[in-house]
Amino acid sequence: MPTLTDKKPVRPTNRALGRPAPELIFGDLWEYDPAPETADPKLKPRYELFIGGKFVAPASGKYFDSINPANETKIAEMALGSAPDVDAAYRAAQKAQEGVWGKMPGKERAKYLYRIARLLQDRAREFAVAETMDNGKPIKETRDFDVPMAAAHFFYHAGWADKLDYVAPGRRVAPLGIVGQVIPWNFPLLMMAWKLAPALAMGNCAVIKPATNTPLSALKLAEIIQDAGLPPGVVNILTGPGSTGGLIMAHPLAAKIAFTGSTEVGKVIMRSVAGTGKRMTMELGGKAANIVFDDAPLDQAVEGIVNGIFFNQGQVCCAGSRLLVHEPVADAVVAKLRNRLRVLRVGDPLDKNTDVGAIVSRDQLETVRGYLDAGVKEGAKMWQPPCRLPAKGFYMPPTLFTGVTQSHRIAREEIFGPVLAIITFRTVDEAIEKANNTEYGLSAGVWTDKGSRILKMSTELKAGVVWANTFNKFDPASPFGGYKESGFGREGGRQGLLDYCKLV
Ligand code: TAP
Repeated sequence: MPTLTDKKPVRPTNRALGRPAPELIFGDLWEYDPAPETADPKLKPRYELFIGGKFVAPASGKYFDSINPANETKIAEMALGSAPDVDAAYRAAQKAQEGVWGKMPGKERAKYLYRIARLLQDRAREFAVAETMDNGKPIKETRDFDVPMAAAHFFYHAGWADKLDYVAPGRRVAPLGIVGQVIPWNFPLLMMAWKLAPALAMGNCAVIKPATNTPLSALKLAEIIQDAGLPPGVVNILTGPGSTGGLIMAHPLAAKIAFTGSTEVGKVIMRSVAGTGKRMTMELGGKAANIVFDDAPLDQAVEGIVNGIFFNQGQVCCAGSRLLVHEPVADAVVAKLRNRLRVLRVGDPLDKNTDVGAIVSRDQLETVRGYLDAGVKEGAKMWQPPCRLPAKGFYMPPTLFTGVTQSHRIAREEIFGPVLAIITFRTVDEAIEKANNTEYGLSAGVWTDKGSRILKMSTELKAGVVWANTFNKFDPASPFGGYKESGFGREGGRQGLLDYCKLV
């Protein structure tokens, strides 16, 4: 199949860039191999707030440092947004919402979303390097997952923008207005895409804040938004601490708020928003069970277990952090896992052979270490492969715990690190009972040869996503979200769009 690079399209010149703009071609979108672009992350020493289509200095005049967790060096200075900036962002969004975006036909809005997606693809290598530097995740993940998936979300939602009559057949859909959004540090660019693409496709404007640990790709996305010619004020990006996020959630001009982050902060926000009439969606924590039956293809399952918990150093809300393994194969699975972990490469995230990169921050590393101590203290048995960690940076070897009971903290609490708690079971019912014995309900995995067992498990597991004989598979068309303390609302697919519109 030819790739877009083979087609050599004639592209118009984008004045802002002084170089060819991305063409708006449909097809091959997911597979598009970006032009061999320089891997220079093109960093600026200082990044301002993005309000009303412009980069502006923060009212406070204050900045904070963004640190590379792989080597503890400063990447850049980031503006510290405060109340006057939040208000300015909402005013800019209001002007855009009432003046242009809310009235624009869907097919016109779609063009901007396509343009953002294509510009992101054009700068994919640069974004992958920048994201890896800011977050510490391996370059092979940012290159092959984060950046292409972010582009895919803009493409997917661009496709919906002129077909909104099909979002809720028989009803007319209308934008909600301005949405206030706050995202975490584990998938910084991808979460920007998850939040912005559906909001914009439905005709809403946005005020959004990335996490303090990882603001870089959000501001680089602001450059793309500017280059795409999006009307000023449609997207406003504010960097700053949690309190800035609180101001975004509390602002009276927000018609809806969307939050991804910890259950703890989610609850604070829910309390603050209760009674205001704002729409709300919450994507919160998780403690997924990855369940391996004795009839599963064990080598394949071991790869799925490794991917489930060590992808992004386990800093994944849907990580398979509890391995439930059928007793007859438990010893074999643990032995295979140990062998597999011995060959995982831990180290410099910019090395394309690295499997496990750096933990996002010193604080997070300390949190994860605290869980290792708790696991050992409560009587579980810890195992780590021998590995030499870099002298500087925040690193943690992949870690297994056996002899884990359901009451152990490492089996109950979200660790958000490369730590797997292994628990055994004897019967299907016991597996279901143990998997559901958690306050969370975001995801689960089932490994078995039997289709009937997959159906039973996926019906009875209380989780928003159940993967069968695979793990951590995502698609913009597939809704994602949780039950119980994992939150409510869905992102992706038609269901995700329903959370960004009103039915009239
Ligand atoms: P949080 O500490 O909850 O932070 C998330 C975001 O909220 C950050 O931008 C943070 O800003 C901001 N924030 C902090 N306090 C706030 C407040 N009072 N009001 C408004 N915003 C506030 O989570 P995290 O440590 O960044 O991320 C890890 C957590 O996110 C995990 O529990 C994980 O499961 C969850 N997560 C869930 C999902 C889904 S889809 N369910 C996806 C990714 C992550 P600062 O960075 O400045 O503190």
